[in-house]
Amino acid sequence: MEQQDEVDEEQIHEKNLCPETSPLLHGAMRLAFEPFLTLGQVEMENRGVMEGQYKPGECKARQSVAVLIPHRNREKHLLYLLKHLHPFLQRQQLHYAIYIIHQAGDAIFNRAKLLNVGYLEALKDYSWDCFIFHDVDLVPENDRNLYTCAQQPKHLVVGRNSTGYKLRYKGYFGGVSAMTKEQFSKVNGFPNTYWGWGGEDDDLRIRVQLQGMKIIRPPADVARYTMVFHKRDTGNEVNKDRMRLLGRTPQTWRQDGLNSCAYKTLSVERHTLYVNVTVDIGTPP
Ligand code: UD2
Ligand code: MN
Repeated sequence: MEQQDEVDEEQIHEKNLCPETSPLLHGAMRLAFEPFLTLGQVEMENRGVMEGQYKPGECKARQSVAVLIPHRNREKHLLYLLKHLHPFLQRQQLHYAIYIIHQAGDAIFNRAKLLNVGYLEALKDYSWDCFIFHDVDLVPENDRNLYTCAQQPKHLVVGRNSTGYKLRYKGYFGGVSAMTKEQFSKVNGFPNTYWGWGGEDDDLRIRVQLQGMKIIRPPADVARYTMVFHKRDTGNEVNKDRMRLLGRTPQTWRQDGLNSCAYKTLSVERHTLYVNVTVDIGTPP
Protein backbone atom coordinates (compact mmCIF):
# COMPACT_ATOMS: atom_id res chain seq x y z
CA MET A 1 0.00 0.00 0.00
CA GLU A 2 2.70 2.42 1.10
CA GLN A 3 4.78 1.73 -1.98
CA GLN A 4 1.88 2.12 -4.37
CA ASP A 5 1.28 5.62 -2.95
CA GLU A 6 4.86 6.61 -3.63
CA VAL A 7 4.67 5.56 -7.26
CA ASP A 8 1.47 7.55 -7.73
CA GLU A 9 3.04 10.64 -6.18
CA GLU A 10 5.97 10.46 -8.56
CA GLN A 11 3.78 10.14 -11.60
CA ILE A 12 1.70 13.12 -10.51
CA HIS A 13 4.80 15.17 -9.93
CA GLU A 14 5.49 15.22 -13.62
CA LYS A 15 2.02 16.53 -14.42
CA ASN A 16 1.26 20.22 -14.67
CA LEU A 17 -0.89 21.89 -12.08
CA CYS A 18 -4.52 22.06 -13.22
CA PRO A 19 -5.58 25.47 -14.58
CA GLU A 20 -7.06 27.93 -12.09
CA THR A 21 -10.40 27.66 -13.86
CA SER A 22 -11.24 24.20 -15.09
CA PRO A 23 -12.08 24.08 -18.81
CA LEU A 24 -14.63 21.34 -18.03
CA LEU A 25 -17.18 23.51 -16.19
CA HIS A 26 -20.72 23.80 -17.56
CA GLY A 27 -22.19 26.46 -15.25
CA ALA A 28 -25.88 26.17 -14.34
CA MET A 29 -27.38 22.77 -15.07
CA ARG A 30 -30.80 21.20 -14.91
CA LEU A 31 -30.89 18.43 -12.36
CA ALA A 32 -32.83 15.25 -12.97
CA PHE A 33 -33.90 13.00 -10.11
CA GLU A 34 -34.77 9.72 -11.77
CA PRO A 35 -36.95 7.52 -9.57
CA PHE A 36 -35.45 4.27 -10.87
CA LEU A 37 -31.80 5.24 -10.60
CA THR A 38 -29.50 2.54 -9.18
CA LEU A 39 -26.08 2.66 -7.55
CA GLY A 40 -24.77 0.35 -10.30
CA GLN A 41 -25.75 2.93 -12.91
CA VAL A 42 -23.95 5.71 -11.05
CA GLU A 43 -20.87 3.49 -10.76
CA MET A 44 -20.90 2.94 -14.54
CA GLU A 45 -21.05 6.69 -15.09
CA ASN A 46 -18.01 7.29 -12.86
CA ARG A 47 -15.40 4.77 -13.93
CA GLY A 48 -12.52 6.89 -12.65
CA VAL A 49 -13.67 6.69 -9.02
CA MET A 50 -12.19 4.00 -6.76
CA GLU A 51 -12.91 3.56 -3.07
CA GLY A 52 -14.75 6.89 -3.14
CA GLN A 53 -11.71 8.68 -4.43
CA TYR A 54 -10.74 10.39 -7.69
CA LYS A 55 -7.73 12.23 -9.10
CA PRO A 56 -7.81 14.02 -12.43
CA GLY A 57 -5.80 12.16 -15.08
CA GLU A 58 -4.93 15.23 -17.09
CA CYS A 59 -3.25 17.45 -14.47
CA LYS A 60 -2.28 17.76 -10.82
CA ALA A 61 -5.23 18.97 -8.75
CA ARG A 62 -4.77 22.23 -6.85
CA GLN A 63 -6.48 20.92 -3.70
CA SER A 64 -7.22 17.57 -2.10
CA VAL A 65 -10.75 17.70 -0.75
CA ALA A 66 -12.66 15.37 1.56
CA VAL A 67 -16.45 15.66 1.30
CA LEU A 68 -18.07 14.59 4.59
CA ILE A 69 -21.75 13.62 4.61
CA PRO A 70 -23.59 12.83 7.88
CA HIS A 71 -26.13 10.15 7.23
CA ARG A 72 -28.82 7.89 8.58
CA ASN A 73 -31.79 6.44 6.75
CA ARG A 74 -31.67 8.72 3.69
CA GLU A 75 -30.58 6.19 1.08
CA LYS A 76 -32.45 7.77 -1.81
CA HIS A 77 -31.02 11.21 -1.09
CA LEU A 78 -27.57 9.71 -0.90
CA LEU A 79 -27.98 8.06 -4.30
CA TYR A 80 -29.09 11.33 -5.93
CA LEU A 81 -26.23 13.21 -4.32
CA LEU A 82 -23.63 10.67 -5.50
CA LYS A 83 -25.13 10.78 -9.00
CA HIS A 84 -24.64 14.54 -9.24
CA LEU A 85 -21.65 15.20 -7.00
CA HIS A 86 -19.14 12.83 -8.61
CA PRO A 87 -19.27 14.35 -12.12
CA PHE A 88 -19.54 17.82 -10.57
CA LEU A 89 -16.30 17.37 -8.61
CA GLN A 90 -14.56 15.78 -11.59
CA ARG A 91 -15.45 18.77 -13.77
CA GLN A 92 -13.76 20.92 -11.12
CA GLN A 93 -10.57 18.85 -11.60
CA LEU A 94 -10.23 18.11 -7.90
CA HIS A 95 -8.51 15.30 -6.08
CA TYR A 96 -11.36 14.29 -3.79
CA ALA A 97 -12.95 11.56 -1.74
CA ILE A 98 -16.51 11.19 -0.46
CA TYR A 99 -17.05 9.97 3.10
CA ILE A 100 -20.43 8.97 4.48
CA ILE A 101 -20.53 9.07 8.26
CA HIS A 102 -23.35 6.85 9.27
CA GLN A 103 -24.77 7.10 12.78
CA ALA A 104 -25.37 3.58 14.13
CA GLY A 105 -28.49 2.81 16.17
CA ASP A 106 -31.67 4.86 16.45
CA ALA A 107 -30.83 7.21 19.29
CA ILE A 108 -31.12 10.94 18.68
CA PHE A 109 -29.14 12.23 15.68
CA ASN A 110 -26.06 14.41 16.04
CA ARG A 111 -24.97 15.98 12.75
CA ALA A 112 -22.10 17.99 14.20
CA LYS A 113 -20.47 15.13 16.04
CA LEU A 114 -20.69 12.94 12.94
CA LEU A 115 -18.84 15.63 11.00
CA ASN A 116 -16.10 15.73 13.65
CA VAL A 117 -15.78 11.96 13.31
CA GLY A 118 -15.58 12.32 9.54
CA TYR A 119 -12.76 14.82 9.80
CA LEU A 120 -10.77 12.65 12.22
CA GLU A 121 -11.32 9.46 10.22
CA ALA A 122 -10.62 10.98 6.79
CA LEU A 123 -7.28 12.33 8.04
CA LYS A 124 -6.25 8.75 8.79
CA ASP A 125 -6.42 8.05 5.03
CA TYR A 126 -4.77 11.15 3.64
CA SER A 127 -3.67 14.64 4.64
CA TRP A 128 -6.63 16.43 3.03
CA ASP A 129 -6.23 20.20 2.49
CA CYS A 130 -9.89 20.97 2.57
CA PHE A 131 -13.10 19.61 4.10
CA ILE A 132 -16.62 20.07 2.77
CA PHE A 133 -19.35 19.53 5.39
CA HIS A 134 -22.31 18.44 3.30
CA ASP A 135 -26.00 17.67 3.97
CA VAL A 136 -27.09 14.53 2.15
CA ASP A 137 -30.13 16.22 0.60
CA LEU A 138 -28.54 19.29 -1.02
CA VAL A 139 -27.58 19.01 -4.66
CA PRO A 140 -25.52 21.84 -6.19
CA GLU A 141 -27.00 23.34 -9.35
CA ASN A 142 -23.95 25.14 -10.75
CA ASP A 143 -20.44 23.71 -11.04
CA ARG A 144 -18.88 27.18 -10.78
CA ASN A 145 -19.67 26.78 -7.06
CA LEU A 146 -16.18 25.50 -6.31
CA TYR A 147 -15.71 22.79 -3.68
CA THR A 148 -12.36 24.22 -2.63
CA CYS A 149 -11.16 26.04 0.45
CA ALA A 150 -10.09 29.65 0.67
CA GLN A 151 -8.25 32.01 3.03
CA GLN A 152 -11.46 32.19 5.07
CA PRO A 153 -14.17 29.62 5.84
CA LYS A 154 -16.63 29.41 2.98
CA HIS A 155 -20.39 28.90 3.04
CA LEU A 156 -21.56 27.40 -0.22
CA VAL A 157 -25.36 27.59 0.10
CA VAL A 158 -26.58 31.09 -0.53
CA GLY A 159 -29.95 29.85 -1.68
CA ARG A 160 -32.01 26.80 -2.37
CA ASN A 161 -35.21 26.00 -4.18
CA SER A 162 -37.35 25.73 -1.05
CA THR A 163 -36.44 29.22 0.23
CA GLY A 164 -36.62 31.07 -3.08
CA TYR A 165 -32.80 31.00 -3.39
CA LYS A 166 -32.44 33.66 -0.69
CA LEU A 167 -29.97 33.57 2.18
CA ARG A 168 -32.01 32.46 5.20
CA TYR A 169 -30.38 34.92 7.61
CA LYS A 170 -27.18 36.89 7.82
CA GLY A 171 -25.00 34.51 9.83
CA TYR A 172 -26.35 31.34 8.26
CA PHE A 173 -23.62 28.69 7.93
CA GLY A 174 -25.66 25.49 7.46
CA GLY A 175 -26.11 22.98 4.66
CA VAL A 176 -22.73 22.94 2.92
CA SER A 177 -19.57 24.67 4.12
CA ALA A 178 -15.84 24.45 3.35
CA MET A 179 -12.94 24.83 5.77
CA THR A 180 -9.27 23.98 5.50
CA LYS A 181 -7.73 21.46 7.85
CA GLU A 182 -6.11 24.36 9.73
CA GLN A 183 -9.25 26.51 9.94
CA PHE A 184 -11.29 23.60 11.31
CA SER A 185 -8.67 22.53 13.84
CA LYS A 186 -8.22 26.15 14.96
CA VAL A 187 -11.89 26.32 16.03
CA ASN A 188 -11.69 22.84 17.61
CA GLY A 189 -14.19 21.57 15.04
CA PHE A 190 -17.92 21.35 15.66
CA PRO A 191 -19.43 20.99 19.15
CA ASN A 192 -20.29 17.38 20.11
CA THR A 193 -23.09 18.43 22.44
CA TYR A 194 -25.90 19.37 20.03
CA TRP A 195 -28.32 16.44 19.86
CA GLY A 196 -31.26 16.71 17.48
CA TRP A 197 -32.10 19.39 14.97
CA GLY A 198 -30.61 22.86 14.92
CA GLY A 199 -28.03 25.20 16.35
CA GLU A 200 -24.85 23.29 15.49
CA ASP A 201 -24.26 25.33 12.33
CA ASP A 202 -24.60 28.59 14.29
CA ASP A 203 -22.18 27.27 16.89
CA LEU A 204 -19.58 26.69 14.18
CA ARG A 205 -20.14 30.25 12.94
CA ILE A 206 -19.52 31.60 16.45
CA ARG A 207 -16.31 29.54 16.70
CA VAL A 208 -15.13 30.95 13.40
CA GLN A 209 -15.89 34.50 14.49
CA LEU A 210 -14.18 34.02 17.86
CA GLN A 211 -10.99 33.26 15.91
CA GLY A 212 -11.30 36.48 13.94
CA MET A 213 -12.16 34.64 10.74
CA LYS A 214 -14.84 35.81 8.37
CA ILE A 215 -17.30 33.69 6.40
CA ILE A 216 -17.21 34.23 2.67
CA ARG A 217 -19.73 33.15 0.03
CA PRO A 218 -19.73 32.71 -3.73
CA PRO A 219 -22.09 34.92 -5.77
CA ALA A 220 -25.79 34.18 -5.26
CA ASP A 221 -26.37 33.13 -8.85
CA VAL A 222 -23.75 30.40 -8.44
CA ALA A 223 -24.28 29.17 -4.87
CA ARG A 224 -27.64 27.55 -5.62
CA TYR A 225 -28.91 24.17 -4.45
CA THR A 226 -31.91 21.92 -4.83
CA MET A 227 -32.93 20.33 -1.55
CA VAL A 228 -34.63 17.02 -2.15
CA PHE A 229 -37.97 17.27 -0.40
CA HIS A 230 -38.16 15.70 3.06
CA LYS A 231 -39.99 15.90 6.34
CA ARG A 232 -38.22 16.12 9.71
CA ASP A 233 -36.81 12.67 10.50
CA THR A 234 -37.82 10.76 13.59
CA GLY A 235 -34.78 10.69 15.83
CA ASN A 236 -33.86 14.26 14.87
CA GLU A 237 -36.36 16.26 16.91
CA VAL A 238 -35.72 19.97 17.49
CA ASN A 239 -32.98 20.60 20.01
CA LYS A 240 -34.79 22.75 22.57
CA ASP A 241 -31.54 23.47 24.36
CA ARG A 242 -29.86 25.05 21.37
CA MET A 243 -30.27 28.72 22.30
CA ARG A 244 -28.82 28.14 25.75
CA LEU A 245 -25.89 26.22 24.28
CA LEU A 246 -25.26 28.94 21.70
CA GLY A 247 -25.04 31.54 24.45
CA ARG A 248 -22.22 29.57 26.08
CA THR A 249 -20.07 28.83 23.03
CA PRO A 250 -17.40 31.43 23.93
CA GLN A 251 -16.89 29.50 27.21
CA THR A 252 -17.23 25.97 25.87
CA TRP A 253 -15.54 25.78 22.47
CA ARG A 254 -12.11 24.95 23.86
CA GLN A 255 -13.35 21.87 25.78
CA ASP A 256 -16.11 20.74 23.40
CA GLY A 257 -14.98 19.77 19.93
CA LEU A 258 -12.37 17.74 18.07
CA ASN A 259 -10.33 17.36 21.25
CA SER A 260 -13.23 15.77 23.15
CA CYS A 261 -14.89 13.76 20.37
CA ALA A 262 -15.27 10.25 21.81
CA TYR A 263 -16.71 7.58 19.53
CA LYS A 264 -16.42 3.99 18.50
CA THR A 265 -15.90 3.15 14.83
CA LEU A 266 -17.96 0.07 14.06
CA SER A 267 -16.86 -0.35 10.44
CA VAL A 268 -15.11 1.37 7.55
CA GLU A 269 -16.37 0.05 4.23
CA ARG A 270 -14.64 1.15 1.06
CA HIS A 271 -17.37 1.07 -1.57
CA THR A 272 -16.65 2.10 -5.15
CA LEU A 273 -18.28 5.52 -4.89
CA TYR A 274 -17.82 6.34 -1.18
CA VAL A 275 -16.19 5.33 2.03
CA ASN A 276 -18.83 4.43 4.61
CA VAL A 277 -17.84 4.95 8.23
CA THR A 278 -20.40 3.50 10.65
CA VAL A 279 -19.95 4.96 14.08
CA ASP A 280 -21.37 4.71 17.57
CA ILE A 281 -21.38 8.29 18.86
CA GLY A 282 -23.27 7.53 22.05
CA THR A 283 -26.30 9.33 23.45
CA PRO A 284 -26.85 12.63 25.26
CA PRO A 285 -25.68 12.59 28.92
C1 UD2 B 1 -30.78 22.50 8.13
C2 UD2 B 1 -29.36 22.75 7.61
C3 UD2 B 1 -28.44 21.65 8.12
C4 UD2 B 1 -28.45 21.58 9.62
C5 UD2 B 1 -29.90 21.42 10.10
C6 UD2 B 1 -30.04 21.54 11.60
C7 UD2 B 1 -29.82 23.80 5.49
C8 UD2 B 1 -29.91 23.68 4.04
N1 UD2 B 1 -29.41 22.74 6.16
O1 UD2 B 1 -31.22 21.31 7.49
O2 UD2 B 1 -27.12 21.87 7.66
O3 UD2 B 1 -27.85 22.73 10.17
O4 UD2 B 1 -30.77 22.40 9.55
O5 UD2 B 1 -29.44 20.49 12.28
O6 UD2 B 1 -30.08 24.84 6.04
N2 UD2 B 1 -29.60 13.56 8.57
C9 UD2 B 1 -29.73 12.20 8.23
N3 UD2 B 1 -30.67 11.43 8.84
C10 UD2 B 1 -31.49 11.92 9.79
C11 UD2 B 1 -31.38 13.28 10.15
C12 UD2 B 1 -30.43 14.08 9.51
O7 UD2 B 1 -29.00 11.71 7.35
O8 UD2 B 1 -32.32 11.16 10.30
C13 UD2 B 1 -28.51 14.37 8.00
C14 UD2 B 1 -28.64 14.61 6.51
O9 UD2 B 1 -27.37 14.77 5.95
C15 UD2 B 1 -29.41 15.90 6.50
C16 UD2 B 1 -28.74 16.68 7.64
O10 UD2 B 1 -28.49 15.67 8.61
O11 UD2 B 1 -29.32 16.58 5.26
C17 UD2 B 1 -29.57 17.82 8.21
O12 UD2 B 1 -30.85 17.37 8.63
P1 UD2 B 1 -32.21 17.85 7.89
O13 UD2 B 1 -32.00 17.76 6.42
O14 UD2 B 1 -33.34 17.09 8.45
O15 UD2 B 1 -32.35 19.35 8.36
P2 UD2 B 1 -32.69 20.70 7.50
O16 UD2 B 1 -33.04 20.39 6.11
O17 UD2 B 1 -33.61 21.53 8.27
MN1 MN C 1 -32.50 18.90 4.73
